[in-house]
Amino acid sequence: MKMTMRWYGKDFDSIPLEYIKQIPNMSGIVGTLFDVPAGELWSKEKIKELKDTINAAGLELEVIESVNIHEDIKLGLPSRDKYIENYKQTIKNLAEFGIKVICYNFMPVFDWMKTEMAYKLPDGSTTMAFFKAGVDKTPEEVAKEVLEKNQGTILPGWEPERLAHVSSLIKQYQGVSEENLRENLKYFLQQVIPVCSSVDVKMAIHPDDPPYSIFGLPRIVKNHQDLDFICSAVDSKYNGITLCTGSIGEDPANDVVAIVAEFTKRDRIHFTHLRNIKFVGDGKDCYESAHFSPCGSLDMFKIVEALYDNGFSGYIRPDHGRMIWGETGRYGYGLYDRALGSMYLTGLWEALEKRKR
Ligand SMILES: [Mn+2]
Repeated sequence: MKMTMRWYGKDFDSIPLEYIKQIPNMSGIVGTLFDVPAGELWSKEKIKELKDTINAAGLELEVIESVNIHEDIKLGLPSRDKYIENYKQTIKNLAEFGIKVICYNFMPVFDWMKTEMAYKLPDGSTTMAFFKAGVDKTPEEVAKEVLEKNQGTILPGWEPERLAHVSSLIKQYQGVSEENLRENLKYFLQQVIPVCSSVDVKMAIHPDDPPYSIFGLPRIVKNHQDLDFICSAVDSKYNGITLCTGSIGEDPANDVVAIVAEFTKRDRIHFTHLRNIKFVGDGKDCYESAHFSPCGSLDMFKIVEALYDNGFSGYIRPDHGRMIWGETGRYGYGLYDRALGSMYLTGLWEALEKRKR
């Protein structure tokens, strides 16, 4: 297991790499080229610059999150082939600089969805939360709210300057069924996995967040059955999963521990996002809690144990954290609570290693 932390790059992240390096057991950065639009080629120059910056702080760069998928690939448009060619070349370029795992997702339009970015907890910390009532509406209703402003909070991704773009993208997905989206993912994987295999880079798909349809958009990475379909679509260990406990766990019907155990055993989980969530209300509303099991609804010990017992040898990152100790910055990506989370997870891992050796 290697412990990592996500970092957005020197122009987009205010946390110094030196601070991240000071966290015990921190081996590397999960990096990205935040300013390269989906579909464009990642140049060797930019990758080298990122790697050099991270290595200079004594940290490794072996995981990328994300190389985003152009919407035309998800929509299955004829123009997808040129974007897939760029993706293949990006994989080769990343391989040259020692990248081992690429995290990506196949969610239409929105990468993730929260309805509260700074939900206040009783201890004064703030965290991201998802309240289903916030998205239980049609795209037209949301668009209307954005236009009228001040009618509640504006959902992430629905900012006024993006409204026209988002609305037209959602329209493009009308008539795209889950089955269509699945076929488009399979087409993509059939093209890129042979390249991954030839350069030893593993693809790792991130589950949908939340793991069910919102705004009528199709979702295909929601549960055990979906993960099984994806793994079978191209039967190669290079076609793997980023197991995000906070995403897959948002559907109470998903047995997170069993999913972690099975897909680790099948050597398909190459990267994990470990975070806890706390269900409130009817079971579909939740907030992102501290990592410690009693703070949330997921048993983090059992999840880490399922990884350990089934021979997990990939990368872990503490995923999101709350905002604590007065820290401000990118929602979910403060230093302090993620550092606490990574130390807690490291402690669980050490206990398992020493107890079971
Ligand atoms: Mn995640």
